[in-house]
Amino acid sequence: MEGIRKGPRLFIGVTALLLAGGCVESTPTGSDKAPGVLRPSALVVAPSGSSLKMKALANAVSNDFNAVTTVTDVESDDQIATFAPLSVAVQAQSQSASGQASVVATGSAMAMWSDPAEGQVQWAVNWVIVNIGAPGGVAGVSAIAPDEGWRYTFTPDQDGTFTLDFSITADFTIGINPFNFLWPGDPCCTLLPPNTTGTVTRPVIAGTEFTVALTNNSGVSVTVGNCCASGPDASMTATFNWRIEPLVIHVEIDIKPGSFPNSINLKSGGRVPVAILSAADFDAPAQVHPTSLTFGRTGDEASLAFCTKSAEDVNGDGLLDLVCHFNTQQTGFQSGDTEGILKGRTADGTPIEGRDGVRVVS
Ligand SMILES: [Ca+2]
Repeated sequence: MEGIRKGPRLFIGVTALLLAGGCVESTPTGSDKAPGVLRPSALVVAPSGSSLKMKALANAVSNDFNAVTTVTDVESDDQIATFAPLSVAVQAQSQSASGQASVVATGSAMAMWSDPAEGQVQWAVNWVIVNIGAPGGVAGVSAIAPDEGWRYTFTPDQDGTFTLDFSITADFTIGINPFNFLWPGDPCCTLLPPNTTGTVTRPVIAGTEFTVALTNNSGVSVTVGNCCASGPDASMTATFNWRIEPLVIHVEIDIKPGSFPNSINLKSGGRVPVAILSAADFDAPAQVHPTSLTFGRTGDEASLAFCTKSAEDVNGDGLLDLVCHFNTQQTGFQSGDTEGILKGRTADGTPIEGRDGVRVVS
């Protein structure tokens, strides 16, 4: 299945040059849009390898400092271009010879793929620290070494973006370190701290091999007397969702098909119709995910009222187009705006964007 992105490969029209300058004439019926030219839009990723590796280390030291026990456990899972889930689980346990201190470090991780362009990494580590006896003992160190974690090497067939959404929680912060996000050409490293969520994006280039990696090196250490007779326990969990997408695809839209200029009256409580035009290899009614559509001043406005059930050919090119209606009061337009922006996604998740001229009056 490698190299195959789910869903159909699709081609899409781009805005005709004529429209970029806004030099269009009014047409009494139909659309003021010419048929677009075509370019490929689906991004296909060729994977070449991935790995997941964890190491647990436990080191319990009692207050006599002459009884040290160190245990390590390393597990790795590698594959080359076969994207079954990766998983590792490690545990290290140590008790000082005097019995005054003990630590158990446990870690597990999984890497899963929806396809070579999308997947998820889950990461969980836990420390149980027990100090028994008199103050002065030191309990527990455990670590995930910096060169270990998740790695993925892939080559996209066109320019696009790599996006990583992360969510990291930890219940104890001393010794729990940020994840490192490693990307070719970045100075090492982009830090993803505990108890944060966020997004990292990087551009990908057609025909270029990229390796992305997530690593973490965390450990906890507690001194009895400074803390407590038992515990504290500590844990960290993290979820990473990533995807590789083409750059935003420019679809051709026609605001208020059949009229020009495309006047929008802010005093109107009505709706603005917007047509998403089909092209020879782009079937707008079939491929656009209607409820993903947003439209207005920035294109992010949740103004969708509905899309008409029956498609119509608004520009007379013989291809059925998708016509949707947006609530004027939710479009965020301001008097004097000259452009309306529509954003959304195709049914297979590819971002789309279209722009057309408007004349906004209040
Ligand atoms: Ca049409």
